[in-house]
Amino acid sequence: SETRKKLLELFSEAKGDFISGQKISEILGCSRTAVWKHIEDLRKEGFELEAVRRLGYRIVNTPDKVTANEIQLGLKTETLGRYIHFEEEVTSTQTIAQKLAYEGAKEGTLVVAEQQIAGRGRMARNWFSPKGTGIWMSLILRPPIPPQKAPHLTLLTAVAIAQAIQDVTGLVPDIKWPNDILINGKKCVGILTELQAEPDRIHSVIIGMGINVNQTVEQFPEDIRAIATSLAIEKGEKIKRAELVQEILFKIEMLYRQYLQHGFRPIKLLWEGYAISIGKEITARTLSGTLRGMALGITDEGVLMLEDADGNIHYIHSADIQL
Ligand code: BTX
Repeated sequence: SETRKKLLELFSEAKGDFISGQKISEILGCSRTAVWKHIEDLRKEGFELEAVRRLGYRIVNTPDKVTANEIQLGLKTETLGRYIHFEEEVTSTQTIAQKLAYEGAKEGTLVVAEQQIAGRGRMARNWFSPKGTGIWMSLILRPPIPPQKAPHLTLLTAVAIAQAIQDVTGLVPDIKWPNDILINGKKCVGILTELQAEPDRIHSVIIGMGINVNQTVEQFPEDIRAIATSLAIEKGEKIKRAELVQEILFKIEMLYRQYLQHGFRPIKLLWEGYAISIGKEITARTLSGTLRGMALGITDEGVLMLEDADGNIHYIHSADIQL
């Protein structure tokens, strides 16, 4: 509710200091009893609040949840994540975001879940999304660009997530074209971009992000254990998911603004800084066959350029890459 949002903003501004019950009730425009009820609700969600006579309330600890409250407490963005649709368990956050987008949801709307039972990867593959350990979310954007430029947003998102991971954990991620983020060679993040568009106009872009945060090795199914990793495995300690979500949204917002003003060039430079597949011999498995050659780079459209042994240059729009 609005009151709840305001209350969390107050605590966020207080940065861990006490706020008196009197002040809270004045600002929220409700009774002291109502304030107390809101505080109790926050406690039920796992927030640790200290109440001291004469001083008031302060937040001691926030739970490792990714509810709207958790994400919005301390969020630095202007538009992204200002409306959050949270559910404990969903089939796929993509499906919900698509429906919301179709119904006219605003740019920046975010769908988040603690668990997906049918998380999707590209080309109808599965995305393993167990409860409470990862970030499974879909962001709705409405960029004023033609549909063929949509791949830019996948690359932009990869840069934003890589930057956020680096800032929050100190780990240094690599990006494997087009959409994998790897840490020490293992897949930690997947990005799935889907469109609602006409031939010349995008209605909405749904950017699905799956980030393995706090899983242990044993918590990965055997078939992906050798290729997948989580931030906690690589870092050796648990990470607060909500904090990472906040940082990701902030980074996407900054890059997105930059992109709308200056085009793809600045994003491309940043992307190249993280890319591991460029300048190397790679194998690209596409729907129409397998190609081997040297990855030369990406075009201004975000298309991968590959030079085969005969010196022919291939332009690859979608593929799985092996180094
Ligand atoms: P992708 O097709 O590049 O990767 C899928 C492949 O990655 C799988 O076939 C499997 O081998 C491997 N894999 C599956 N789950 C995991 C995992 N948790 N960690 C590492 N590797 C895994 C990548 O597709 C795009 C994934 C997007 C997921 C987000 S989550 C929120 C949103 N909702 C939704 O249903 N999908 C997106």
